[in-house]
Amino acid sequence: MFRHPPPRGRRTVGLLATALVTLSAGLTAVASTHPAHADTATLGELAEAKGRYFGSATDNPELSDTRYTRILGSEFGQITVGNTMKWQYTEPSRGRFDYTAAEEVVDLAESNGQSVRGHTLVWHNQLPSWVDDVPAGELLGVMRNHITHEVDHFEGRLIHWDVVNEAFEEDGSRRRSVFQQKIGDSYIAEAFKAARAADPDAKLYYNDYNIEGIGPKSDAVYEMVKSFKAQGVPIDGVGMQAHLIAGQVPASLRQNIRRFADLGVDVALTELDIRMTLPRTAAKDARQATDYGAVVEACLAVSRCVGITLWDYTDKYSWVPSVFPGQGAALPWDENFAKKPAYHAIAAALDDGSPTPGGNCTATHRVTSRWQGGFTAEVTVENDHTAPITGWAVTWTLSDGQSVDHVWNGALTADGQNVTVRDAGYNGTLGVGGSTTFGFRGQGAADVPTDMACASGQPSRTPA
Ligand code: 9MR
Repeated sequence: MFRHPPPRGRRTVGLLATALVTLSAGLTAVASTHPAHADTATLGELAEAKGRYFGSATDNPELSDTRYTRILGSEFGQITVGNTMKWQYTEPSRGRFDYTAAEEVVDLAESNGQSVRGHTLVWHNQLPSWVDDVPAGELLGVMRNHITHEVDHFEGRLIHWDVVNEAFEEDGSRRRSVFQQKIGDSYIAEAFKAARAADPDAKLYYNDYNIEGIGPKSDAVYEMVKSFKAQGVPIDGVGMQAHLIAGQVPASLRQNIRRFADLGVDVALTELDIRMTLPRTAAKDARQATDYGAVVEACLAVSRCVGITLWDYTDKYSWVPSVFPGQGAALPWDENFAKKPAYHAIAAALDDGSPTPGGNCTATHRVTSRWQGGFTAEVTVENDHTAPITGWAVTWTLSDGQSVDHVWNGALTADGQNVTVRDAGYNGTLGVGGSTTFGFRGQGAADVPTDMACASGQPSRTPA
């Protein structure tokens, strides 16, 4: 059986910074019924009906588990090779290439009629140590040769390549990888050019974590993509890994996907999992299910969000517990292959997920103050449509124990836990790119809504 050598010591430190978990118990109830269609169709089929793929990463050691491969082969439309396309495996010593393990996964996916994402060509991690010793003057040639050889080898068999992975720090600066240090800023553009030359048809992605919400890191990636598009560097997509934490899905996810799409690139959620502090409880499962549904809806809301991949599908093979001790249960199937509420939330969102009929605006939520038992928040409403809008309505679901008792610069209606705030008249017209804010005071925990949606016009009922 194929086994991995132990990972090298330089594991991604930044990822650990996201380990802080603020789980809120007993939050939004998960719908106990889900559409009939979602009961019978697979996640892959439901996504395909929406013009997207829904996939899973997998890894060679798991392929001898027949319970595992049965679901892997039937439920998903797309597969990502979780480890064995990385440099460590494919060019373990200089100029010696080995695709045996990667091909085992690609062959299996093809036999199941699944598309495959290639992951990943240039990454500071899982890099064989010989690369560190390449003289600075030779590294660009070595990098190009690695890319050319691997992309050429798989030409015609992969839909996407993660060409460069995790090249930015949390503050938006460039990670000081061996490529950055010895080649300089240009190495990313050079990597994309080499990949395009080797396979003109595979879509070429930049892939990273903690770029799901708007912030310094995603801003830096955004600026890079913008400059690549301006300079004709061949980039086709941005992969948001989406290693998320239950209760902490970035409120700006949809807006962020949309701003990348507006640059003229596709977006894929490439490594989705939503972890929690163990042990699992019904309340944490419910929170996680809501979050999975919201992530799927955010992708479906933007036509250039082309697909979603789980970073493996069962807790049995999740990477999370070994890297974040005390956390886990991050995937929609448990370690015994039972479907969790998250599975049904994904299916329901894929089945009917059209979160913002009318759409045309985004709502971004920010907690502005909090105290024992209450909080205030500000919501920014932005016209991201190509024409002015007249009137808007923002909807979201309150968590258990939450209520809204006062709104300013907006008009509130509430139906149980479903809240709608419409414009106040004087702030209803927004030019292209224009924005306004409303504020509210809430009772209960200052949980950030994960399903906040905005629709333009004056819908007579909630838009979501
Ligand atoms: O799932 C992968 C795990 O088996 C490896 O030990 C680890 C080594 O860093 O890489 C994991 O996958 C990572 C992916 O390639 C890039 N984004 C973060 C993923 C989780 O660490």
